[in-house]
Amino acid sequence: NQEREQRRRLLDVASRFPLPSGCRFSYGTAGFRADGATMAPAVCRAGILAALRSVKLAGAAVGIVITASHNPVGDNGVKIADPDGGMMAQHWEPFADALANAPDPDALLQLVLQFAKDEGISLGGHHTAQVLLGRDTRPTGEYLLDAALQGINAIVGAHAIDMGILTTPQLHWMVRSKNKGIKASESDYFTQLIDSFRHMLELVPKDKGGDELAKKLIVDGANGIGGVKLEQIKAELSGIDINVRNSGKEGEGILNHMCGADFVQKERVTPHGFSPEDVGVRCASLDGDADRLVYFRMSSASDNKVDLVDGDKILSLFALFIREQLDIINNNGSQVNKSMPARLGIVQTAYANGASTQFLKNHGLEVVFTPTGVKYLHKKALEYDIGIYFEANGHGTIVFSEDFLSQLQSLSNELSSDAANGSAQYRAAMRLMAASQLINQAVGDALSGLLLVEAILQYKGWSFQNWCELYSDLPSRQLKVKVIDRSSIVTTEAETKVSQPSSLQELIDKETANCAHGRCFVRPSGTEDVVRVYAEASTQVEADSLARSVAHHVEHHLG
Ligand code: G16
Repeated sequence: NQEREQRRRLLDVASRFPLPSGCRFSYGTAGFRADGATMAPAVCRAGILAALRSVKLAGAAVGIVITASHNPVGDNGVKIADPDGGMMAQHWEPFADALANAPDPDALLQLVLQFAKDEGISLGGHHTAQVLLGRDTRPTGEYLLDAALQGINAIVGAHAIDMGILTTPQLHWMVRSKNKGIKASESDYFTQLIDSFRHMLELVPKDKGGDELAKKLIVDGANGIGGVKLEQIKAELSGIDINVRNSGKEGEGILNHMCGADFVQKERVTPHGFSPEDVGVRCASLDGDADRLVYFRMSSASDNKVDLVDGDKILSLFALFIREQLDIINNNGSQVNKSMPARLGIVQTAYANGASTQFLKNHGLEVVFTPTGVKYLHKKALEYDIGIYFEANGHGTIVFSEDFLSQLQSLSNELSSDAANGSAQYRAAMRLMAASQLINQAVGDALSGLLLVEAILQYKGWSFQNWCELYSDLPSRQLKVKVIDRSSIVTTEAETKVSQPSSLQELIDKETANCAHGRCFVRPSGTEDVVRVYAEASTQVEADSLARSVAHHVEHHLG
């Protein structure tokens, strides 16, 4: 009977959300994404998928966020979080694709039954499944959340919990916390952020910090959910004076339009809502679902250009800080002779500015590359005791292995004796512990990333200028090209080379060879219907011209 009920529910929900003819969804860099009005079938099926994933994983909580992140307000999408809070395991992506595109209820039913059989998932049995749901502020969010709920409820035994309007990283954090048996509400998330930030500031050396101007920060919330959440907690963040612009309040502007991390990083101009009075002040920019963070400063009142600190420089700041704490622990000739060997790994993508990679390597750090997408970077970072990853666009975090954290815990227990308490070694260990509490371990999180940046700047006593001067970015340019079918470009070598059409790579090589220190690659976006072109060269004029010539070849080849 249960089996019959299961079949009935799947047929029923599939007929409620038919796939319009000619419609094709594709699981991209971070899930499904398209015009919000067309997304219901894909989102409903993502609900089915998330519930199946939870059944497969013995009822562990899985997450769904309804968001299209940095995309325009009319778009929407769905991101799926695995029980560890990371992105859904990649080996389920082909099934996700097939399920989203099943042409009719019968095809959908057969697909689910076959997949369940292959994966050893017993449907209609005595299992439980739980899916946590969140959404951002998009107007299609509520309607799509309902589609996801219907998908989840189509799996017998599945239980959906709506966590409300959240940033994407909040929902990932909740999924991870719930599965670890830690309290997982929004107020628990805020408490962790506020407490660990305060703890970080308590560990700032006495001769640093204190400068009132250095505490002033303006945050561009992209008119999304990040600004809303920051407004909620900023009064409780002592030691920092935050002013939120583009906070998402009625009349402040449109989500991601002329504002937000993607806009600032790509266009390198001041977002909407800033004025000449802001020149020289440290500013940060979040994206629509607050999983990206970049910093900037308006350089002059006479134009709208900004000095940009992108994900690469946030990464460099984090890497220097972590390295310094490890060095203090390991090389400090203090009373307690303890060391903590740790493998520290840095993960970047082809978009990382060449100067940042050189800078990190010059500091003796191990740098590895993956294709674009948090799902690849996060996985790679987990291979280290401490893995730091960032995409240039501002997506990133620091992940600490459980093993390392428990060693750190026992080290700080040993060092906390009266004699050693207050030693440099003890304080370094405590800083690493506080950083691991502050920074989101599940996924890149603009709010926790911002607080860690602020704490490190205070720790170092650094101004925005000091941070900017870590290294000079090589001039670069990013362009988008609209083509008929972006999937006709196939890339290899962590997206740095085009394998198909092969003649395109020859043309890119030829153009690049004409440029001093030229570097250029193209790849189909997995979140927008465009091909992205990235070029780097020794001058801005050359970088611009290299990007333009290659964009022209892409247009010519793909129409
Ligand atoms: C998503 C991914 C990021 C990726 C970005 C752009 O970000 O999570 O890892 O860098 O898309 O990807 P693509 O170049 O393939 O369009 P978000 O902030 O849009 O969710």
